[in-house]
Amino acid sequence: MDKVLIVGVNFTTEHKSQHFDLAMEEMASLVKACDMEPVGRIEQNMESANTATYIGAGKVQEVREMVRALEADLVVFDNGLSPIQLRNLSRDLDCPVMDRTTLILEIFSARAKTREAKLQVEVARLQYMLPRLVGLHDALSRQGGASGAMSNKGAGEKKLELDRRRLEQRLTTMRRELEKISGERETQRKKRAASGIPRVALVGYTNAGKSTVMNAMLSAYDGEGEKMVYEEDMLFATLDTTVRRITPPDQNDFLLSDTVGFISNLPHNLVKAFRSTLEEVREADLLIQVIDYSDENYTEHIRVTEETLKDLGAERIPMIYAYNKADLCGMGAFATIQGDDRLYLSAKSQSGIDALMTLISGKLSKRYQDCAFIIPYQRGDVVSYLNDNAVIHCTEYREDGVYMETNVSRIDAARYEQFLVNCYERLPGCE
Ligand SMILES: Nc1nc2c(ncn2[C@@H]2O[C@H](COP(=O)(O)OP(=O)(O)OP(=O)(O)O)[C@@H](O)[C@H]2O)c(=O)[nH]1
Ligand SMILES: [Mg+2]
Repeated sequence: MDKVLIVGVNFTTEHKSQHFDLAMEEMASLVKACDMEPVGRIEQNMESANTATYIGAGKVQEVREMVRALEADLVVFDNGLSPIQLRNLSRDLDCPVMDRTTLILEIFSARAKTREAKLQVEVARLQYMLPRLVGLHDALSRQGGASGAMSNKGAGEKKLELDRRRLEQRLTTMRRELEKISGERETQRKKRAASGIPRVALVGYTNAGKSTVMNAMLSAYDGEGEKMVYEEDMLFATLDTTVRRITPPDQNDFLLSDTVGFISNLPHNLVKAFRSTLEEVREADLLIQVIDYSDENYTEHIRVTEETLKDLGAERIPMIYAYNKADLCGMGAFATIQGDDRLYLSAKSQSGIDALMTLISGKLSKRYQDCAFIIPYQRGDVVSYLNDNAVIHCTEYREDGVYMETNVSRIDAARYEQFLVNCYERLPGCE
């Protein structure tokens, strides 16, 4: 396993902030998530970054010595490095260098499973790598022992130019394929939107427990034997969006989606690349923000989540705050609800899932209304649609058609307006 030395810069003139320590711990988690071993960390306090080496010449020397002492295979910086800084650092440290963004991109690239996720990550990676090719090229040629041709500067530059062109071509091809896939996804999404079934999306910081909440909901309210999703104690376990239909008893069905987690300073290219996957979030009727309440940095996580949602244009969607992992916080009576949008739960032990459902149906009920229809016998399709998509209070077979008292979405009520006999008012009830 590769050994990694982490370098962090604290940009304050005052005392070291607590936030900085937590950020360094997060860096160690990222390194582990990338299947590498953090063996040491080194910190630098400064007011502004050095343009040539980010940390300044004196500190570079110190890092170089530490690399030797710890026999580190890689140095990771807690921030984005410019192409020049990257090149200078890998040369001066005589060791491969990565920045936080590249590390996150590496994790995403190792985890991506579907064709779409793979393409999205690859596009983001290439976009980030292209301007940094020079530094990378230097580092690689030294690492692998430069071959005769590559140690010749002219040939090296030519190769670099070729590499760059080849990567640009690959980018174009991948972008085209992505557009095609996004188009198909769009068609599916339109279908779902037209069905009028409300959509609820799980959002939140990575590792908060979104997938665990999804699975707990599925095992409690799964009407159709839907498949579970992957949950794991590591950053970015989920990269692909999964949509599942939840079928609670005596309530309207809704679609629940589980999606990629957020992290502070999520590379901008990555957010952009994942836009189409995150469309599920943008178009949701309700968001459930899952928060790891046992993490001492949880308020910062909420801030980052809300900032990312704003970036995505999803800040106005109603939200439920689900403070998860309450079992780790010594809270005896978790599963408590506060107001109509906040609860403490433990998804892992399935405790509080019914309370979460109460909040969800409370929020979604505003989109529904009680309506009575009389549907002509030749429109069996409408009867079966309502049976599948509405809560049916009662059904009667009358002379002029099937009389149904229902609780339906406003979209469906409008769609079958011609069969409506009573809406908003008190319904008479069947015989
Ligand atoms: N103790 C405890 N652990 C939990 C709880 N909910 C989830 N976990 C654990 O937290 C870890 C992360 O859970 P996931 O559901 O994969 O988290 P996620 O938000 O989907 O994470 P990413 O997909 O990586 O962004 C797993 O090891 C879960 O078992 C809980 O209520 N209590
Ligand atoms: Mg997940």
